[in-house]
Amino acid sequence: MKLYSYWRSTTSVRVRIAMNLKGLDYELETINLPKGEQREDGYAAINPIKGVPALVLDDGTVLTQSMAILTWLETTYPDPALLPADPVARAQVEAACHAIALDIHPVNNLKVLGYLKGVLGHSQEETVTWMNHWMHEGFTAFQSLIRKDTPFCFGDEIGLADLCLVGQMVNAKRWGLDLGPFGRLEEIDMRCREIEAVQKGLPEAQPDAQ
Ligand SMILES: N[C@@H](CCC(=O)N[C@@H](CS)C(=O)NCC(=O)O)C(=O)O
Repeated sequence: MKLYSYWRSTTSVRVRIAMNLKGLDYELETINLPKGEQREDGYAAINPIKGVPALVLDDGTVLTQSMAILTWLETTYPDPALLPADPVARAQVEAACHAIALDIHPVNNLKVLGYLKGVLGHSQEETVTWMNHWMHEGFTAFQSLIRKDTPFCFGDEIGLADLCLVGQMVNAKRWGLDLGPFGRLEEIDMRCREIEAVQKGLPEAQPDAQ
């Protein structure tokens, strides 16, 4: 399989870690987002969303959208499980994932920040305030949605909500979000980072890291 990825992309982080946890071999193809490679014709033909990740299967099938890729991975390679089997428990984990993947990520995506600055004329400082506002809102919801007393978000083992958290925490630290109210999230993030499969998926471990 070939994974199109960018080192700092939080959506790529969650897919890389899932593939590492499941012990899958994959070739990494890097797309330089700040240079705009995601909008070039060749890549846009692979992923019309013009973003990373995209996963090309061995038969050439292309999967896009990180959460859809994660669902496919979970169905195809169920061991180790990243989602609970029970439908209600699964919906609860997915709801927490979506607080990050659907509520924080889209409004803080590179193209949105580019529009805020380049078209609407907002300063870098205003843009960072924007990002931190939505991260604060989303993390507040996320922290309420996860369990209060478990080593990881929903239990004794790392799962999909933890993967979403680790990726988003990279951005939270990068942009100086006040993590004071999010001690539980910091603790879980640190625990995740002790796992080798997580370490291999982090931005700093990627070949395109700068
Ligand atoms: N909803 C998509 C979003 C993909 C996406 O936009 N990823 C970001 C990186 S985290 C990106 O490539 N952004 C490029 C841009 O905004 O131009 C997913 O979850 O895969």
